[in-house]
Amino acid sequence: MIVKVSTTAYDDQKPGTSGLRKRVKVFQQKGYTENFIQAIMESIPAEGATLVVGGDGRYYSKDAINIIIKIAAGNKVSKLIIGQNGILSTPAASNLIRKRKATGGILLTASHNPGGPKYDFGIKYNIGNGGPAPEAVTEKIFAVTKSITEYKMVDVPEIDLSTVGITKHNDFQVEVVDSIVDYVQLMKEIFDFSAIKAFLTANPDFTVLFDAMHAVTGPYAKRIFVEELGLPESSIINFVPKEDFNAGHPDPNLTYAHELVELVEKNNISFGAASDGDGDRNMIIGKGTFVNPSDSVAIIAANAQVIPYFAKTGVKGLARSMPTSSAIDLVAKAKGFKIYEVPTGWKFFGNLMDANQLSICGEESFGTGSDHIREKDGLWAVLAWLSIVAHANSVKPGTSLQDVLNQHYSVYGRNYFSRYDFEEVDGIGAGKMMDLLRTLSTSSTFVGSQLGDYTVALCDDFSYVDPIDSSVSKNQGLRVIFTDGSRIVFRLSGTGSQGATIRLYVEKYSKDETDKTTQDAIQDLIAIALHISRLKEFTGRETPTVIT
Ligand code: VG1
Ligand code: CO
Repeated sequence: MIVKVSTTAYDDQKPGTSGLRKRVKVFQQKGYTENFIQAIMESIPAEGATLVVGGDGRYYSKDAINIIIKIAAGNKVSKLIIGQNGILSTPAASNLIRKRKATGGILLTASHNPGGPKYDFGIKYNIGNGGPAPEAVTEKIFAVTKSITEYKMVDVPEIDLSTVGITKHNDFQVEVVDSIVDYVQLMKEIFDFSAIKAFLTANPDFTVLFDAMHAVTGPYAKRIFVEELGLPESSIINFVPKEDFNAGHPDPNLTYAHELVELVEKNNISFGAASDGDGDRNMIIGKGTFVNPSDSVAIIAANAQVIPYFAKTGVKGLARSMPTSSAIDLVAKAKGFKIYEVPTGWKFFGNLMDANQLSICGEESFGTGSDHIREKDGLWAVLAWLSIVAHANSVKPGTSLQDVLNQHYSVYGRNYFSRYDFEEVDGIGAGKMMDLLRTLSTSSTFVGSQLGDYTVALCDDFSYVDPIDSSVSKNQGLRVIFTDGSRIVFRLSGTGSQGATIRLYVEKYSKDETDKTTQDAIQDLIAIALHISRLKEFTGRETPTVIT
Protein backbone atom coordinates (compact mmCIF):
# COMPACT_ATOMS: atom_id res chain seq x y z
CA MET A 1 0.00 0.00 0.00
CA ILE A 2 1.34 3.41 -0.97
CA VAL A 3 1.38 5.87 1.91
CA LYS A 4 1.66 9.62 1.33
CA VAL A 5 3.67 11.28 4.07
CA SER A 6 3.45 15.04 4.40
CA THR A 7 6.75 16.84 4.63
CA THR A 8 8.26 20.31 4.77
CA ALA A 9 10.53 21.52 1.98
CA TYR A 10 14.17 22.47 2.59
CA ASP A 11 15.69 25.28 0.58
CA ASP A 12 19.28 24.00 0.43
CA GLN A 13 19.01 20.90 -1.74
CA LYS A 14 20.70 22.30 -4.84
CA PRO A 15 23.05 19.66 -6.30
CA GLY A 16 26.62 20.94 -6.74
CA THR A 17 29.44 19.90 -9.08
CA SER A 18 28.64 16.26 -8.37
CA GLY A 19 25.38 15.74 -6.51
CA LEU A 20 24.07 16.89 -3.15
CA ARG A 21 26.78 16.81 -0.50
CA LYS A 22 26.18 17.80 3.10
CA ARG A 23 27.10 16.84 6.59
CA VAL A 24 25.50 13.55 7.72
CA LYS A 25 23.51 15.41 10.35
CA VAL A 26 21.91 17.53 7.64
CA PHE A 27 20.73 14.36 5.85
CA GLN A 28 19.47 13.03 9.18
CA GLN A 29 17.02 15.90 9.62
CA LYS A 30 13.37 14.93 9.48
CA GLY A 31 12.37 14.26 5.89
CA TYR A 32 15.60 15.64 4.42
CA THR A 33 16.79 12.50 2.63
CA GLU A 34 13.20 11.45 1.87
CA ASN A 35 12.46 14.79 0.18
CA PHE A 36 15.51 14.60 -2.02
CA ILE A 37 14.81 11.01 -3.08
CA GLN A 38 11.16 11.88 -3.80
CA ALA A 39 12.38 14.83 -5.91
CA ILE A 40 14.62 12.48 -7.90
CA MET A 41 11.67 10.12 -8.44
CA GLU A 42 9.49 12.93 -9.75
CA SER A 43 12.21 14.09 -12.12
CA ILE A 44 12.95 10.72 -13.77
CA PRO A 45 9.95 9.82 -13.96
CA ALA A 46 9.94 6.79 -11.70
CA GLU A 47 7.01 4.63 -12.73
CA GLY A 48 8.29 1.42 -14.32
CA ALA A 49 11.93 2.49 -13.94
CA THR A 50 14.92 0.28 -13.20
CA LEU A 51 17.46 2.01 -10.99
CA VAL A 52 20.95 1.01 -9.89
CA VAL A 53 21.73 1.90 -6.27
CA GLY A 54 25.06 1.81 -4.47
CA GLY A 55 27.91 3.84 -3.16
CA ASP A 56 31.18 4.00 -1.29
CA GLY A 57 29.69 2.46 1.84
CA ARG A 58 30.26 5.50 3.98
CA TYR A 59 28.37 6.15 7.21
CA TYR A 60 24.61 6.64 6.67
CA SER A 61 24.60 4.62 3.40
CA LYS A 62 22.45 1.81 4.81
CA ASP A 63 19.85 4.24 6.21
CA ALA A 64 19.73 6.02 2.88
CA ILE A 65 19.29 2.74 0.97
CA ASN A 66 16.37 1.75 3.20
CA ILE A 67 14.73 5.09 2.47
CA ILE A 68 15.39 4.67 -1.27
CA ILE A 69 13.82 1.18 -1.29
CA LYS A 70 10.62 2.44 0.34
CA ILE A 71 10.28 5.62 -1.69
CA ALA A 72 11.14 3.82 -4.95
CA ALA A 73 8.34 1.35 -4.24
CA GLY A 74 6.06 4.27 -3.33
CA ASN A 75 6.72 5.81 -6.74
CA LYS A 76 6.10 2.55 -8.62
CA VAL A 77 9.69 1.90 -9.65
CA SER A 78 9.81 -1.64 -11.11
CA LYS A 79 13.24 -2.68 -10.01
CA LEU A 80 16.24 -1.65 -7.96
CA ILE A 81 19.62 -3.22 -8.67
CA ILE A 82 21.69 -2.76 -5.51
CA GLY A 83 25.38 -3.52 -5.00
CA GLN A 84 25.99 -6.13 -2.30
CA ASN A 85 26.04 -4.44 1.11
CA GLY A 86 25.18 -1.24 -0.73
CA ILE A 87 28.68 -1.07 -2.22
CA LEU A 88 29.41 0.08 -5.76
CA SER A 89 32.33 2.26 -6.74
CA THR A 90 31.20 5.19 -8.89
CA PRO A 91 32.74 3.67 -12.05
CA ALA A 92 31.20 0.26 -11.24
CA ALA A 93 27.79 1.92 -10.82
CA SER A 94 28.17 3.72 -14.14
CA ASN A 95 29.06 0.43 -15.81
CA LEU A 96 26.12 -1.39 -14.23
CA ILE A 97 23.63 1.28 -15.34
CA ARG A 98 24.89 0.89 -18.91
CA LYS A 99 25.21 -2.88 -18.89
CA ARG A 100 21.74 -3.47 -17.41
CA LYS A 101 20.23 -0.71 -19.56
CA ALA A 102 18.78 0.82 -16.40
CA THR A 103 16.80 4.04 -16.38
CA GLY A 104 19.47 5.56 -14.17
CA GLY A 105 21.10 5.20 -10.79
CA ILE A 106 21.33 6.71 -7.36
CA LEU A 107 24.92 6.94 -6.14
CA LEU A 108 25.53 7.37 -2.44
CA THR A 109 28.86 9.08 -1.92
CA ALA A 110 30.52 12.33 -1.04
CA SER A 111 33.57 11.11 -2.96
CA HIS A 112 36.82 12.42 -1.46
CA ASN A 113 35.14 14.22 1.45
CA PRO A 114 35.66 12.61 4.87
CA GLY A 115 32.93 10.28 6.19
CA GLY A 116 31.47 9.33 9.57
CA PRO A 117 28.73 10.75 11.81
CA LYS A 118 30.36 14.18 11.92
CA TYR A 119 31.35 14.38 8.28
CA ASP A 120 29.85 14.13 4.83
CA PHE A 121 27.29 12.15 2.93
CA GLY A 122 26.11 12.64 -0.62
CA ILE A 123 23.44 11.59 -3.10
CA LYS A 124 23.84 11.86 -6.85
CA TYR A 125 21.51 10.89 -9.66
CA ASN A 126 22.98 9.40 -12.84
CA ILE A 127 21.03 9.07 -16.06
CA GLY A 128 20.67 6.10 -18.41
CA ASN A 129 24.00 6.66 -20.16
CA GLY A 130 25.66 5.95 -16.79
CA GLY A 131 26.81 9.54 -16.28
CA PRO A 132 25.96 12.26 -13.78
CA ALA A 133 22.67 13.98 -14.55
CA PRO A 134 23.10 17.08 -16.69
CA GLU A 135 22.15 20.48 -15.31
CA ALA A 136 18.65 20.38 -16.82
CA VAL A 137 17.88 17.32 -14.67
CA THR A 138 19.57 18.57 -11.49
CA GLU A 139 17.70 21.86 -11.82
CA LYS A 140 14.43 19.97 -12.11
CA ILE A 141 15.27 17.97 -8.98
CA PHE A 142 16.14 21.18 -7.14
CA ALA A 143 12.88 22.82 -8.24
CA VAL A 144 10.87 19.89 -6.83
CA THR A 145 12.73 20.03 -3.49
CA LYS A 146 11.74 23.67 -3.04
CA SER A 147 8.01 23.05 -3.25
CA ILE A 148 7.66 19.46 -2.06
CA THR A 149 4.79 18.78 0.35
CA GLU A 150 4.70 14.99 0.50
CA TYR A 151 6.65 11.90 -0.34
CA LYS A 152 5.26 8.50 -1.25
CA MET A 153 6.39 5.24 0.27
CA VAL A 154 5.57 1.59 0.66
CA ASP A 155 6.58 -0.09 3.88
CA VAL A 156 8.64 -2.82 2.16
CA PRO A 157 9.91 -5.37 4.73
CA GLU A 158 13.65 -5.08 5.37
CA ILE A 159 15.77 -6.59 2.58
CA ASP A 160 19.00 -8.45 3.29
CA LEU A 161 21.60 -6.50 1.33
CA SER A 162 24.41 -8.89 2.19
CA THR A 163 23.07 -11.73 0.03
CA VAL A 164 23.08 -11.72 -3.76
CA GLY A 165 19.64 -12.50 -5.15
CA ILE A 166 16.19 -11.19 -6.01
CA THR A 167 13.49 -10.21 -3.52
CA LYS A 168 9.97 -9.45 -4.76
CA HIS A 169 7.38 -7.33 -3.05
CA ASN A 170 4.20 -7.32 -5.18
CA ASP A 171 5.24 -5.65 -8.48
CA PHE A 172 8.43 -4.27 -6.99
CA GLN A 173 11.76 -6.12 -7.24
CA VAL A 174 15.08 -5.67 -5.55
CA GLU A 175 18.09 -7.47 -6.99
CA VAL A 176 21.26 -7.51 -4.90
CA VAL A 177 24.26 -8.01 -7.20
CA ASP A 178 27.95 -8.76 -6.75
CA SER A 179 29.64 -5.35 -6.60
CA ILE A 180 32.81 -6.35 -8.37
CA VAL A 181 32.48 -8.99 -11.12
CA ASP A 182 30.96 -6.83 -13.86
CA TYR A 183 33.53 -4.10 -13.35
CA VAL A 184 36.48 -6.49 -13.41
CA GLN A 185 35.11 -8.10 -16.55
CA LEU A 186 34.93 -4.67 -18.22
CA MET A 187 38.56 -3.92 -17.28
CA LYS A 188 39.61 -7.25 -18.80
CA GLU A 189 37.86 -6.33 -22.04
CA ILE A 190 39.68 -2.97 -22.17
CA PHE A 191 43.22 -3.89 -21.14
CA ASP A 192 45.60 -6.70 -21.96
CA PHE A 193 45.80 -8.26 -18.50
CA SER A 194 48.15 -11.00 -19.63
CA ALA A 195 50.66 -8.49 -21.03
CA ILE A 196 50.61 -6.47 -17.79
CA LYS A 197 50.93 -9.64 -15.75
CA ALA A 198 53.81 -10.90 -17.88
CA PHE A 199 55.64 -7.61 -17.40
CA LEU A 200 55.11 -7.59 -13.62
CA THR A 201 56.11 -11.23 -13.27
CA ALA A 202 59.25 -10.84 -15.38
CA ASN A 203 60.26 -7.67 -13.50
CA PRO A 204 59.90 -8.29 -9.77
CA ASP A 205 62.09 -5.20 -9.21
CA PHE A 206 59.33 -3.09 -10.65
CA THR A 207 57.38 -2.73 -7.43
CA VAL A 208 53.76 -1.64 -7.18
CA LEU A 209 51.88 -0.20 -4.21
CA PHE A 210 48.19 0.69 -4.37
CA ASP A 211 46.52 2.61 -1.53
CA ALA A 212 42.73 2.22 -1.38
CA MET A 213 42.63 4.78 1.45
CA HIS A 214 40.18 2.61 3.47
CA ALA A 215 37.63 3.36 0.78
CA VAL A 216 35.59 1.57 -1.84
CA THR A 217 38.32 0.43 -4.27
CA GLY A 218 39.87 -2.00 -1.76
CA PRO A 219 37.94 -5.11 -2.84
CA TYR A 220 38.20 -4.17 -6.53
CA ALA A 221 41.95 -3.64 -6.19
CA LYS A 222 42.40 -6.96 -4.43
CA ARG A 223 40.59 -8.76 -7.22
CA ILE A 224 42.50 -6.98 -9.99
CA PHE A 225 46.04 -6.54 -8.66
CA VAL A 226 46.36 -9.63 -6.51
CA GLU A 227 44.02 -12.24 -8.02
CA GLU A 228 44.24 -11.27 -11.69
CA LEU A 229 47.68 -9.67 -12.08
CA GLY A 230 49.42 -11.90 -9.54
CA LEU A 231 50.94 -9.19 -7.36
CA PRO A 232 51.60 -10.04 -3.69
CA GLU A 233 48.97 -8.88 -1.21
CA SER A 234 51.59 -6.52 0.22
CA SER A 235 51.10 -4.50 -3.00
CA ILE A 236 47.82 -3.12 -1.70
CA ILE A 237 47.26 -1.19 1.51
CA ASN A 238 44.23 0.12 3.38
CA PHE A 239 42.02 -2.13 1.29
CA VAL A 240 39.29 -2.87 3.80
CA PRO A 241 36.56 -0.24 3.27
CA LYS A 242 35.55 1.59 6.43
CA GLU A 243 32.45 3.67 7.04
CA ASP A 244 34.60 6.60 8.13
CA PHE A 245 37.64 5.83 5.95
CA ASN A 246 39.53 5.17 9.18
CA ALA A 247 38.95 8.80 10.18
CA GLY A 248 40.92 9.83 7.09
CA HIS A 249 40.37 12.08 4.14
CA PRO A 250 40.08 9.72 1.13
CA ASP A 251 41.48 12.19 -1.37
CA PRO A 252 44.38 10.88 -3.47
CA ASN A 253 46.73 13.84 -3.54
CA LEU A 254 50.15 14.54 -2.10
CA THR A 255 48.66 15.97 1.09
CA TYR A 256 46.03 13.40 2.02
CA ALA A 257 47.69 10.29 0.57
CA HIS A 258 50.85 10.99 2.55
CA GLU A 259 51.05 7.39 3.84
CA LEU A 260 51.47 6.15 0.28
CA VAL A 261 53.85 8.97 -0.62
CA GLU A 262 56.08 8.16 2.35
CA LEU A 263 56.07 4.40 1.69
CA VAL A 264 56.93 4.92 -1.98
CA GLU A 265 59.90 7.08 -1.03
CA LYS A 266 61.07 4.89 1.83
CA ASN A 267 60.75 1.57 0.03
CA ASN A 268 61.85 2.71 -3.43
CA ILE A 269 58.53 1.75 -4.95
CA SER A 270 58.53 2.00 -8.77
CA PHE A 271 54.83 2.58 -9.18
CA GLY A 272 52.47 3.90 -6.51
CA ALA A 273 48.80 4.72 -6.93
CA ALA A 274 45.80 5.71 -4.86
CA SER A 275 42.10 6.23 -5.38
CA ASP A 276 39.45 8.26 -3.58
CA GLY A 277 36.38 7.48 -1.47
CA ASP A 278 34.18 6.36 -4.37
CA GLY A 279 36.91 5.11 -6.70
CA ASP A 280 36.67 7.60 -9.53
CA ARG A 281 39.90 9.52 -8.85
CA ASN A 282 43.50 8.39 -9.13
CA MET A 283 46.96 9.54 -8.27
CA ILE A 284 50.03 8.01 -9.91
CA ILE A 285 53.47 8.41 -8.35
CA GLY A 286 56.85 6.72 -8.25
CA LYS A 287 59.92 7.29 -6.16
CA GLY A 288 60.79 10.94 -6.76
CA THR A 289 58.08 11.14 -9.42
CA PHE A 290 54.65 12.71 -9.40
CA VAL A 291 52.42 12.37 -12.43
CA ASN A 292 50.44 15.57 -12.58
CA PRO A 293 46.84 14.66 -13.49
CA SER A 294 46.88 17.11 -16.39
CA ASP A 295 49.97 15.36 -17.75
CA SER A 296 48.46 11.97 -16.98
CA VAL A 297 45.52 12.35 -19.34
CA ALA A 298 47.79 13.82 -22.04
CA ILE A 299 50.20 10.90 -21.79
CA ILE A 300 47.41 8.31 -21.82
CA ALA A 301 46.04 10.02 -24.94
CA ALA A 302 49.48 10.08 -26.58
CA ASN A 303 49.91 6.35 -25.90
CA ALA A 304 46.34 5.22 -26.45
CA GLN A 305 47.32 2.67 -29.08
CA VAL A 306 48.96 0.45 -26.43
CA ILE A 307 45.52 -0.11 -24.86
CA PRO A 308 43.52 -2.75 -26.78
CA TYR A 309 40.22 -0.87 -26.33
CA PHE A 310 41.54 2.20 -28.19
CA ALA A 311 43.46 0.10 -30.70
CA LYS A 312 40.03 -1.28 -31.59
CA THR A 313 37.77 1.79 -31.35
CA GLY A 314 40.33 4.42 -32.37
CA VAL A 315 40.48 7.77 -30.62
CA LYS A 316 37.39 9.78 -31.51
CA GLY A 317 38.39 12.93 -29.71
CA LEU A 318 39.94 14.28 -26.52
CA ALA A 319 38.67 16.64 -23.85
CA ARG A 320 39.60 18.32 -20.61
CA SER A 321 37.91 20.53 -18.05
CA MET A 322 38.68 24.22 -18.42
CA PRO A 323 41.16 24.54 -15.50
CA THR A 324 43.09 21.42 -16.61
CA SER A 325 46.38 22.24 -18.35
CA SER A 326 46.59 22.28 -22.12
CA ALA A 327 49.10 19.41 -22.25
CA ILE A 328 46.37 17.26 -23.84
CA ASP A 329 45.66 19.98 -26.43
CA LEU A 330 49.23 19.58 -27.68
CA VAL A 331 48.72 15.83 -28.10
CA ALA A 332 45.47 16.47 -29.97
CA LYS A 333 47.19 18.93 -32.26
CA ALA A 334 50.13 16.62 -32.99
CA LYS A 335 47.91 13.60 -33.64
CA GLY A 336 45.07 15.34 -35.41
CA PHE A 337 42.42 14.57 -32.77
CA LYS A 338 39.56 16.91 -31.92
CA ILE A 339 39.87 18.57 -28.51
CA TYR A 340 37.07 19.96 -26.33
CA GLU A 341 37.27 22.24 -23.29
CA VAL A 342 34.32 21.83 -20.92
CA PRO A 343 33.43 23.25 -17.49
CA THR A 344 34.53 21.48 -14.30
CA GLY A 345 32.53 18.33 -13.54
CA TRP A 346 32.33 14.99 -15.32
CA LYS A 347 28.72 15.54 -16.40
CA PHE A 348 29.95 17.77 -19.22
CA PHE A 349 31.78 14.95 -21.01
CA GLY A 350 28.76 12.64 -21.36
CA ASN A 351 27.05 14.24 -24.35
CA LEU A 352 30.26 14.24 -26.38
CA MET A 353 30.83 10.57 -25.60
CA ASP A 354 27.25 9.62 -26.46
CA ALA A 355 27.70 11.43 -29.79
CA ASN A 356 30.89 9.43 -30.51
CA GLN A 357 33.05 12.55 -30.46
CA LEU A 358 35.12 11.77 -27.39
CA SER A 359 37.27 8.86 -26.23
CA ILE A 360 39.71 10.09 -23.54
CA CYS A 361 39.28 12.96 -21.13
CA GLY A 362 40.40 14.25 -17.79
CA GLU A 363 40.34 16.84 -15.10
CA GLU A 364 43.23 18.32 -13.15
CA SER A 365 41.51 17.09 -9.97
CA PHE A 366 42.89 13.55 -10.33
CA GLY A 367 40.09 12.49 -12.64
CA THR A 368 40.89 10.51 -15.77
CA GLY A 369 38.67 8.35 -17.90
CA SER A 370 37.25 7.33 -21.21
CA ASP A 371 34.05 6.47 -22.99
CA HIS A 372 34.05 2.92 -21.60
CA ILE A 373 31.70 4.38 -18.96
CA ARG A 374 30.37 7.88 -18.20
CA GLU A 375 32.29 8.59 -14.99
CA LYS A 376 35.96 9.09 -14.33
CA ASP A 377 37.63 5.87 -13.30
CA GLY A 378 40.47 5.51 -10.80
CA LEU A 379 41.42 1.87 -11.37
CA TRP A 380 41.07 2.29 -15.13
CA ALA A 381 43.71 5.04 -14.94
CA VAL A 382 46.03 2.83 -12.90
CA LEU A 383 45.64 0.02 -15.46
CA ALA A 384 46.20 2.50 -18.30
CA TRP A 385 49.46 3.59 -16.70
CA LEU A 386 50.57 0.01 -16.04
CA SER A 387 49.86 -0.74 -19.71
CA ILE A 388 51.94 2.25 -20.82
CA VAL A 389 54.86 1.35 -18.56
CA ALA A 390 54.70 -2.32 -19.55
CA HIS A 391 54.74 -1.38 -23.22
CA ALA A 392 57.59 1.13 -22.74
CA ASN A 393 59.59 -1.63 -21.06
CA SER A 394 58.97 -4.00 -23.94
CA VAL A 395 60.55 -1.38 -26.22
CA LYS A 396 63.29 -0.37 -23.80
CA PRO A 397 63.78 -2.52 -20.70
CA GLY A 398 64.25 -0.58 -17.48
CA THR A 399 62.04 2.37 -18.45
CA SER A 400 60.84 4.06 -15.25
CA LEU A 401 57.76 6.17 -14.63
CA GLN A 402 59.97 9.28 -14.70
CA ASP A 403 61.42 8.16 -18.04
CA VAL A 404 57.90 8.01 -19.47
CA LEU A 405 57.27 11.59 -18.31
CA ASN A 406 60.61 12.83 -19.63
CA GLN A 407 60.04 11.22 -23.00
CA HIS A 408 56.69 12.97 -23.25
CA TYR A 409 58.16 16.35 -22.26
CA SER A 410 60.95 15.95 -24.80
CA VAL A 411 58.38 15.64 -27.57
CA TYR A 412 55.68 18.05 -26.41
CA GLY A 413 57.37 20.43 -23.96
CA ARG A 414 56.03 20.79 -20.45
CA ASN A 415 52.88 22.44 -19.16
CA TYR A 416 53.77 23.30 -15.59
CA PHE A 417 50.53 23.22 -13.66
CA SER A 418 49.56 23.66 -10.05
CA ARG A 419 46.37 24.08 -8.07
CA TYR A 420 46.16 25.91 -4.75
CA ASP A 421 43.12 25.15 -2.60
CA PHE A 422 42.03 27.52 0.14
CA GLU A 423 39.56 25.32 1.99
CA GLU A 424 36.75 26.41 4.32
CA VAL A 425 37.27 30.15 3.87
CA ASP A 426 34.61 32.71 4.66
CA GLY A 427 31.93 32.48 1.96
CA ILE A 428 31.19 36.20 1.84
CA GLY A 429 34.85 37.15 1.41
CA ALA A 430 35.27 34.50 -1.30
CA GLY A 431 32.22 35.87 -3.10
CA LYS A 432 33.58 39.40 -2.97
CA MET A 433 36.88 38.22 -4.38
CA MET A 434 35.11 36.57 -7.30
CA ASP A 435 33.11 39.79 -7.84
CA LEU A 436 36.32 41.76 -8.03
CA LEU A 437 37.73 39.36 -10.61
CA ARG A 438 34.49 39.61 -12.54
CA THR A 439 34.92 43.39 -12.73
CA LEU A 440 38.37 42.83 -14.19
CA SER A 441 36.82 40.63 -16.86
CA THR A 442 34.52 43.46 -17.91
CA SER A 443 37.08 46.25 -17.56
CA SER A 444 38.17 47.85 -20.81
CA THR A 445 41.78 48.35 -19.70
CA PHE A 446 42.66 44.99 -18.15
CA VAL A 447 43.20 43.18 -21.46
CA GLY A 448 46.49 44.44 -22.86
CA SER A 449 47.83 45.42 -19.45
CA GLN A 450 51.21 44.21 -18.24
CA LEU A 451 51.53 42.09 -15.08
CA GLY A 452 55.17 41.31 -14.32
CA ASP A 453 56.55 39.58 -17.40
CA TYR A 454 53.10 38.81 -18.77
CA THR A 455 50.62 40.66 -20.96
CA VAL A 456 46.92 39.95 -20.47
CA ALA A 457 45.38 38.54 -23.65
CA LEU A 458 41.94 37.57 -22.36
CA CYS A 459 39.95 37.68 -19.13
CA ASP A 460 36.48 36.19 -18.84
CA ASP A 461 34.06 34.20 -16.76
CA PHE A 462 34.11 30.88 -18.62
CA SER A 463 30.91 29.98 -20.35
CA TYR A 464 30.23 26.79 -22.29
CA VAL A 465 27.84 25.92 -25.06
CA ASP A 466 27.40 22.17 -25.27
CA PRO A 467 28.23 21.23 -28.89
CA ILE A 468 25.62 18.48 -28.89
CA ASP A 469 22.51 19.94 -27.24
CA SER A 470 23.47 23.64 -27.29
CA SER A 471 22.75 24.02 -23.57
CA VAL A 472 24.64 26.92 -22.02
CA SER A 473 26.54 26.82 -18.70
CA LYS A 474 27.66 30.22 -17.47
CA ASN A 475 29.94 31.48 -14.68
CA GLN A 476 32.20 28.45 -14.71
CA GLY A 477 35.37 30.17 -13.48
CA LEU A 478 37.31 33.40 -13.92
CA ARG A 479 40.27 32.97 -16.22
CA VAL A 480 43.10 35.27 -17.15
CA ILE A 481 45.02 34.13 -20.21
CA PHE A 482 48.32 35.77 -21.11
CA THR A 483 49.81 36.32 -24.53
CA ASP A 484 52.30 33.46 -24.05
CA GLY A 485 49.48 31.02 -23.23
CA SER A 486 50.08 31.02 -19.46
CA ARG A 487 46.86 31.02 -17.47
CA ILE A 488 45.45 31.87 -14.06
CA VAL A 489 42.00 30.49 -13.17
CA PHE A 490 39.89 31.11 -10.08
CA ARG A 491 36.72 29.26 -9.19
CA LEU A 492 34.74 28.33 -6.13
CA SER A 493 34.33 24.66 -5.33
CA GLY A 494 30.90 23.10 -5.83
CA THR A 495 31.56 19.99 -3.74
CA GLY A 496 32.39 21.36 -0.30
CA SER A 497 29.94 21.03 2.56
CA GLN A 498 31.20 23.76 4.87
CA GLY A 499 32.16 27.39 4.09
CA ALA A 500 33.67 28.11 0.69
CA THR A 501 36.71 26.66 -1.01
CA ILE A 502 38.65 28.83 -3.43
CA ARG A 503 40.56 27.01 -6.12
CA LEU A 504 43.39 28.81 -7.88
CA TYR A 505 44.86 27.08 -10.92
CA VAL A 506 47.97 28.24 -12.76
CA GLU A 507 49.61 26.97 -15.90
CA LYS A 508 52.82 27.88 -17.65
CA TYR A 509 54.26 26.24 -20.75
CA SER A 510 57.90 25.69 -21.59
CA LYS A 511 59.17 23.97 -24.72
CA ASP A 512 62.73 23.38 -23.58
CA GLU A 513 63.04 23.99 -19.87
CA THR A 514 61.29 20.86 -18.68
CA ASP A 515 63.23 19.94 -15.56
CA LYS A 516 62.34 22.70 -13.12
CA THR A 517 60.19 21.97 -10.11
CA THR A 518 56.59 22.97 -10.76
CA GLN A 519 56.52 25.40 -7.86
CA ASP A 520 59.66 27.19 -9.09
CA ALA A 521 58.23 27.42 -12.56
CA ILE A 522 54.93 28.99 -11.54
CA GLN A 523 55.78 31.20 -8.54
CA ASP A 524 55.62 34.45 -10.51
CA LEU A 525 52.10 33.56 -11.70
CA ILE A 526 50.99 32.73 -8.14
CA ALA A 527 52.23 36.14 -6.99
CA ILE A 528 50.28 37.81 -9.79
CA ALA A 529 47.16 35.80 -8.96
CA LEU A 530 47.29 36.72 -5.27
CA HIS A 531 47.87 40.34 -6.21
CA ILE A 532 45.02 40.79 -8.71
CA SER A 533 42.50 38.83 -6.61
CA ARG A 534 43.40 40.50 -3.27
CA LEU A 535 42.72 37.06 -1.82
CA LYS A 536 44.41 37.84 1.49
CA GLU A 537 42.42 41.03 1.98
CA PHE A 538 39.11 39.26 1.30
CA THR A 539 39.70 35.99 3.15
CA GLY A 540 42.51 36.60 5.63
CA ARG A 541 44.35 33.68 4.03
CA GLU A 542 47.56 33.65 2.12
CA THR A 543 48.68 30.06 2.44
CA PRO A 544 46.67 27.32 0.71
CA THR A 545 45.50 24.24 2.63
CA VAL A 546 46.41 21.92 -0.24
CA ILE A 547 48.85 22.40 -3.10
CA THR A 548 48.76 20.02 -6.00
C1 VG1 B 1 35.81 18.88 -7.63
C2 VG1 B 1 36.81 18.91 -8.77
C3 VG1 B 1 36.11 18.53 -10.05
C4 VG1 B 1 35.45 17.14 -9.89
C5 VG1 B 1 34.51 17.17 -8.70
C6 VG1 B 1 33.91 15.82 -8.40
O1 VG1 B 1 34.80 19.84 -7.85
O2 VG1 B 1 37.40 20.19 -8.90
O3 VG1 B 1 37.05 18.53 -11.10
O4 VG1 B 1 34.73 16.80 -11.04
O5 VG1 B 1 35.22 17.59 -7.53
O6 VG1 B 1 34.89 14.86 -8.16
P1 VG1 B 1 34.81 21.28 -7.16
O7 VG1 B 1 33.54 21.94 -7.59
O8 VG1 B 1 34.91 21.05 -5.68
O9 VG1 B 1 36.03 21.97 -7.66
V1 VG1 B 1 34.54 13.52 -7.16
O10 VG1 B 1 35.81 12.50 -7.15
O11 VG1 B 1 34.06 14.36 -5.84
O12 VG1 B 1 33.08 12.82 -7.77
CO1 CO C 1 35.27 10.72 -6.34
